[in-house]
Amino acid sequence: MKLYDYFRSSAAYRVRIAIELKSLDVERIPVHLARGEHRLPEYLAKNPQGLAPALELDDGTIIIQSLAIIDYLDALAPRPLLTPKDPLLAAKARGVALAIACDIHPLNNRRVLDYLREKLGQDESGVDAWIHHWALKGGLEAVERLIEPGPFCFGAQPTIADVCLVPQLFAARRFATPLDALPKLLAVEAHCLAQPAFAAAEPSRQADAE
Ligand SMILES: N[C@@H](CCC(=O)N[C@@H](CS)C(=O)NCC(=O)O)C(=O)O
Repeated sequence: MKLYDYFRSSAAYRVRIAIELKSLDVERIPVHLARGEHRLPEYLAKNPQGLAPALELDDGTIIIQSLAIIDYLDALAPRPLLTPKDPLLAAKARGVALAIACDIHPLNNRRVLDYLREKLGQDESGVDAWIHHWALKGGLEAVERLIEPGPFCFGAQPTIADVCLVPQLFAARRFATPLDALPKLLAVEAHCLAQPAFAAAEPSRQADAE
C-alpha cells in the first residue's frame, strides 16, 4: 500500500498514527501541498478532490478521506481497533472524531484560508482571527467537555478520537491558537505523544519534513 501524504497535513497525520499503531508496512509518497502538487493532473487522477491523504492499494485502488482510510485499516488490521466494539464507546469516540474532522478541521484548511486571503481580501490578522474563532468556539472547547480521559480520550486504549485530536492540536499550535483553557485535551495529547506510535507519526519525524 502507498499513502499519499504531506508531513504537515493533519488529515494525513491521522492516517499515519493509525498505520503506526497497527504496525503496517505502507510506503509514503509526499504530495507537497504548499507547492500545489495536490492540484497537478497526476494527483487529481488519483484523488479528484485534490486533498491529502489518499491510500493506494496494491491493485491500484484508491481510498480517499482519512476516516474512511482508517476504517479500512481497522477492518484489515484490527489490532488495535480504533473504533471500539462497544457500541456506546464507539459512538462517543466517533462523535469526537467527527466533531474534529467535519466541524473544526475544514474551516482551517489551506484552500479556505487561501480564499479568505485572495478572494475576500483578509490580511493575516483577519485570517488568524478566523482560525482561532473556529478552532475554539464550539470546536476544541466543546471537545474538552466531551472527552472522558482515562488517560486516552475515552479510556485506557487509543481510539479514533485520539487519532483525530493529536493532529488537530498540532494544527492549532501551528496557527498560534491559545490552548490554555483546554487542560484535559493537553493531558491526553501529552499521554498520546509519549507512545512510540503517535511519536513516529509526528510531522517533524517525517522524511518530507521541512
Ligand atoms: N476530510 C478530508 C480532509 C482532507 C484535507 O482537507 N486535507 C488537507 C490537508 S490537511 C488538504 O489536502 N488541503 C489542501 C487544500 O486545502 O488545498 C480527510 O479527512 O481526508
